[in-house]
Amino acid sequence: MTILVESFAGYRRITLNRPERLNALTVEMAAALAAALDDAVADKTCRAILLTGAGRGFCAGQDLTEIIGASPADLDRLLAHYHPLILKIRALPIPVVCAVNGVAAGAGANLALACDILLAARSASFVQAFARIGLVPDCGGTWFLPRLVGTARARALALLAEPLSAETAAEWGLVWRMVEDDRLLPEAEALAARLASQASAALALTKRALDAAGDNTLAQQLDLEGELQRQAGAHPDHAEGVRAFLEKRAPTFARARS
Ligand code: T3D
Repeated sequence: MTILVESFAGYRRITLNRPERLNALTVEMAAALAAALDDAVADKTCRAILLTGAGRGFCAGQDLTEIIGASPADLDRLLAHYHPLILKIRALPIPVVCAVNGVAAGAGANLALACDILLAARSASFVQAFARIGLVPDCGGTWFLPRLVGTARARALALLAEPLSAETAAEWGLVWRMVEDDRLLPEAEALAARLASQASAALALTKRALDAAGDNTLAQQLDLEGELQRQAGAHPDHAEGVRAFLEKRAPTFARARS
């Protein structure tokens, strides 16, 4: 199986599983990943996702053995699988933690960047490998990179296709944190479990606000925040959060998403 799915209390772990090829992406794998995400969202008790890779790599991008001699129409067909996957991840109503366990190259790097919170193992690296094989960064690379690290760094990363170490990725704000290799999964699992214990409806609305911010004026964003805040405020989790604070206890938020 190219994708492994495991269920834990409140979250699912999805593992890219072609370790002999550093989890390079195939169309079959992209479809399996999309289906695993759909299944996770359909389960209302699933309140976070943890995405990682099997073996020593996170994902080496497109499996190049699949695209030898590919025509422009073939490449179009490939992206017709990958690009909706990126949009699907961004639109998920639950947070996605990405545990980058090794090299993340090409579409694999940008798959990671689409996630909400990235933890990178010290031995991980990020490489926009496209230029090396005469391609353009896809899967959102040209959108995510300048927003995350600024245009100077984004341009150099995309044009030079040099690997970026996890340590520098953390310094530059490409990832939330770098952790030692043996701490990656425990820390990522703790993060997923923590997100799963939070107020799910508010997290979903927060994701919507953050995603809209890049295109909105400040006035539009304030309007959106007001609208989303009305929705969050009407949810029982809000009343529980306030009660718990005043009663000096930990809140107990809804265990199933509405
Ligand atoms: O529609 C479209 O436009 C197409 C979509 C394109 C999106 C993309 O993702 S384009 C970019 C594709 N990815 C790459 O170009 C990266 C290719 N891989 C590498 O540059 C290196 O493997 C890495 C830097 C990722 C890691 O290097 P290293 O030295 O740690 O590992 P390695 O020895 O190169 O790889 C280990 C094995 O995995 C090896 O197989 P072997 O020799 O043991 O049988 C290698 O061939 C295989 N592998 C690695 N990446 C890919 C791959 N096989 C197929 N496709 C890969 N992308």
